[in-house]
Amino acid sequence: MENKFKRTLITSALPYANGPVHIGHLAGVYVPADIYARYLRLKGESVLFIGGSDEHGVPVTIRAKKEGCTPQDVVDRYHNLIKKSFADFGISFDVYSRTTSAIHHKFAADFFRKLYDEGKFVELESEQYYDEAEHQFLTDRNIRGECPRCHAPEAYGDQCEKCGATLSPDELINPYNAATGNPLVKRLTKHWYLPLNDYQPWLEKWILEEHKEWRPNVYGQCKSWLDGGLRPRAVTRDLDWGIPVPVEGAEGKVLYVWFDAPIGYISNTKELCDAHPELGTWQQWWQDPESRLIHFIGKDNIVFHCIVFPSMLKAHGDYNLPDNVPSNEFLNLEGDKISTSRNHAVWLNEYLEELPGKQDVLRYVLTANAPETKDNDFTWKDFQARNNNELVAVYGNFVNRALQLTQKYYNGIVPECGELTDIDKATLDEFKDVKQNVEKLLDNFKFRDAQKEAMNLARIGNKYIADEEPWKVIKTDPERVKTIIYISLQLTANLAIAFEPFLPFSSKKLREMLNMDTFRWEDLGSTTLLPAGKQLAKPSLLFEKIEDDVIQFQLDKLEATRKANLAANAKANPIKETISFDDFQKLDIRVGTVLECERVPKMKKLLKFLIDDGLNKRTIVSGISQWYEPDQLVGKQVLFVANLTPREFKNGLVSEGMILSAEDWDGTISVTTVEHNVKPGSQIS
Ligand code: B3M
Ligand code: ZN
Repeated sequence: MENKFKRTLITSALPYANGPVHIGHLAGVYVPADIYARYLRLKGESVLFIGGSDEHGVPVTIRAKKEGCTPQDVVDRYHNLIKKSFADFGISFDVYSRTTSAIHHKFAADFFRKLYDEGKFVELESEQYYDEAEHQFLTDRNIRGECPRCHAPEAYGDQCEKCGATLSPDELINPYNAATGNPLVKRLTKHWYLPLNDYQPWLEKWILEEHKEWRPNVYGQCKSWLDGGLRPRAVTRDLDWGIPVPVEGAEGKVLYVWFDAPIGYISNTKELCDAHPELGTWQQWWQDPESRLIHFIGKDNIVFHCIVFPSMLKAHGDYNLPDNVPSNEFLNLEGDKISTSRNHAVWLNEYLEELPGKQDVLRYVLTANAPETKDNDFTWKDFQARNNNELVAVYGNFVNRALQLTQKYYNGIVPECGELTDIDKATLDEFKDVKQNVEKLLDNFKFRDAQKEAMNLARIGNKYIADEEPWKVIKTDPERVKTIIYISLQLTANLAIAFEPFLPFSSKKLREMLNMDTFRWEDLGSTTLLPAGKQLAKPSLLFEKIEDDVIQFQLDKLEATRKANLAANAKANPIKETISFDDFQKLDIRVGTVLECERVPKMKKLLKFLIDDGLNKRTIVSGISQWYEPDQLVGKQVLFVANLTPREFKNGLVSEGMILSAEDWDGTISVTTVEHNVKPGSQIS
């Protein structure tokens, strides 16, 4: 299909630089975007493929806090790791930059400032959750609490990961600061909002009427957002990590990460074009109506790319809007949701260490199972089967036979083609439609079917050579074999072109074996790609069989993670076995007053208490020195088990009981006390 645009700008979601990337990222966004970019380049079209890391946002700050380093340390580490993973998998970005770059900071701040100066924002004061102990307003992601829907205890202020509900912090039951566990209060703060409601009529027309061709999942999500009615959205946050709001009186505020990140597509284009003027100007790519903009994203990003960012661009003016937003659903792993926190994932860096050189196998399998219309599943057994039964047995086998026979019979020189039989003609005819078929599918972002079509080509070749049996015919009719091999080689050259967008590493290898000098999409379907007399290079296998033990290793690894997760969960949360009232009464829990408290020499974790238990003074040793200074507890009334068998420590110290304390979700220890003072020795019942 002829594309009516002069240029195509392809963007792929900027991954958060707070962790490595996994197969879900690759399947959902980067492989399809790369297939599309490679396809258009191969057609000779003008394309830029823009990527980069999203380095702002709350998750980065949470990670930094957890690891005791700066947010910049976190993003430096992961930006480089992610960038390398993408390069390793052949994701052919023209630029892969980052939102902490100076160019981006300035660009995003200027963008905000223009909208601000033109009165495009609404300024609103609102009550936000505030942690008084930390003197800090909290963003949605930093707030946790009980989910109002499923009552999971640790839902986020924007979403419950357990039941998937979209939430606002106000809906959480007993909200607390995710980082410190502190309870929160409401305080007034000022923010700038993009009044999306003003853009609603325009968006309705633009999406619902003018972009009916968008994928049903994308169109459907937009429609449901629009049907629900849009509200103003805050584009600033109270946070100290991000792009400072370039307005007086906005100290301590930064641009909301979802405001600056999509602008990263533009600033990264600018960075690229400034360094390579031969590519044109960034304005040509973003503002010339003859340029087309395509966003590749995952389904959780749809609203930002179809509603929020277009409204920002519209508010700014001068910009092109996305022509299409081919968003995928999610990829699961072995029937279970991919989860970073549970480590239920296949990380790209680990994959390459364990399966070196097998980038194309993963690309192939992820495209074959692409979650284009619904969530899909990646399983290692399927991975093995697709490698062994399709890549090796069909594509690889055909190519290998054609090339090996050329070596054997003709010293690697393409033979002359004789007269064609009906079967030859029929086979070549089947190839003629392939270009059109694959193109139509790729133009419609149907990567999965497009790859299937390319594989069908290999199947046709495989069947042809198997049916014609040149290794037998050579004994009876050697002239005929020349034609069979000639045709097989033309098919092989076609495969190198057809598979290039999908399997670039194998395609390159194949092209090298074929000494192919021309290499254009428009040649697809041609039956004269390799002229008779051409010398080919020495062949080697395109794909190798994957044995069971390799797959078992991966399955064992996931199983070990699953078990570890189960164990950790069970350890964290179990309700103990039911006991009788009599059993409960055996426990003698009392209130004691702390008379003295001191550290124990050479035993770092321990605090030694002298407790007034109402009758006597007793010594109790407790491993809580990490959480309390000794004199903090003196005078406090604590709960302790009074009838526990005394326990002797190595140094002869004897503990006569146990002080009860609560362990918080983050492991923090808090000693239990009574609400108001009681007589020492009072019993708990
Ligand atoms: N970093 C969210 C994500 O990785 C976000 C995408 C930004 S695209 C401008 O899912
Ligand atoms: Zn929930």
